[in-house]
Amino acid sequence: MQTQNTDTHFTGIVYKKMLGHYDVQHNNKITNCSLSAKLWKDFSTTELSDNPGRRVTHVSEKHMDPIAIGDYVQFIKTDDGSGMIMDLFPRKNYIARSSAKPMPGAHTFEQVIAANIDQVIPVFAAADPEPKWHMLDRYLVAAESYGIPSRIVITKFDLVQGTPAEGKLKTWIALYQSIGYPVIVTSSKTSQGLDHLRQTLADQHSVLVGKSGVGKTSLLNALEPGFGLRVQTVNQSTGKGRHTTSHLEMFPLQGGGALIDTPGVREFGVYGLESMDIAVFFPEIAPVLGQCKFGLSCQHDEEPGCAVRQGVMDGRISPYRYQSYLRLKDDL
Ligand SMILES: Nc1nc2c(ncn2[C@@H]2O[C@H](COP(=O)(O)OP(=O)(O)O)[C@@H](O)[C@H]2O)c(=O)[nH]1
Ligand SMILES: [Mg+2]
Ligand SMILES: [Zn+2]
Repeated sequence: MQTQNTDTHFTGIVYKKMLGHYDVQHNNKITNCSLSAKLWKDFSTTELSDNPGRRVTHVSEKHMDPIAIGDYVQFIKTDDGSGMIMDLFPRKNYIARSSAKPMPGAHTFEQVIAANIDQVIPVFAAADPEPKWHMLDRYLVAAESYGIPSRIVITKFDLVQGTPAEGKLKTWIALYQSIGYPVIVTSSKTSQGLDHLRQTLADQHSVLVGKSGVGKTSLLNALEPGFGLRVQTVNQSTGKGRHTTSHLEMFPLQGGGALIDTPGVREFGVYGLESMDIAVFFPEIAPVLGQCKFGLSCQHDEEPGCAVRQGVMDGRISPYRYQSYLRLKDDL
């Protein structure tokens, strides 16, 4: 990220936004900033170009709020100690969700959740609740579509350790590893995997996705005392409102880097993708696309001479992942 500081202009990262105010971090200090009228006008009157990180070209909605968590901005300091954002640096990527049409005839608006993300961390429990692997595939496809790497975290491993469920879980882990997704196995109870997770999060901007109950708060508390509670308090007080994304917050980690927690798939979805695009976002399916008899028009469903189905029969593609593909395609 190219940044510049001068005597009057500073570069910072947006950690929090609320009702038109932005907490911008620069040199480990937070400045509360508003948006210059010019920047606001520029962004509300021009359509932004397509998402640079996303490998689809048809997303072209307008943005309601030009600044997102994780954005690099240039700001000036005002006399009262606050600041004013003058410019937004180009994003390397962003994730967004669609929001309802604000008025009849309007396009669906795209709400940016966060920008400049280094990794997505899907979190699933080894048990209680049972892991939903189709849901994991949804997260993975969404992350792939934005061009952001995923690192999977399994929590509560102590619950299955030494039981028959342990062997089953290891088979799943091996599957995802064979596709190329790193898997970190953790337990907040036994501290298993915490060092590994700490290393993975250090100096990265990570987005955590996973349903409540999987042990996110416990895990973050185990990483840094009190950290999970801080994240949870903010999410509970603001996460249920109509304007969830206007209150999103990024939390700095002691070891460098920062973390954004999102409540679930609604916030981190696959909206905007075309069913024809989906297969590309399965890394183990992508290489055989184009070898189907019907070429790129093959939906990999009932068509004869489908290389994807052949891959499933040969054991090179997991039937479960193939099923995830079919489900996702049907959902779009
Ligand atoms: N056995 C076990 N239980 C855990 C672990 N982590 C969390 N839990 C339990 O799972 C439940 C949900 O945990 P919580 O951290 O609140 O989940 P969150 O909703 O994802 O934030 C609580 O009852 C925790 O005590 C773990 O590593 N092992
Ligand atoms: Mg929680
Ligand atoms: Zn096919």
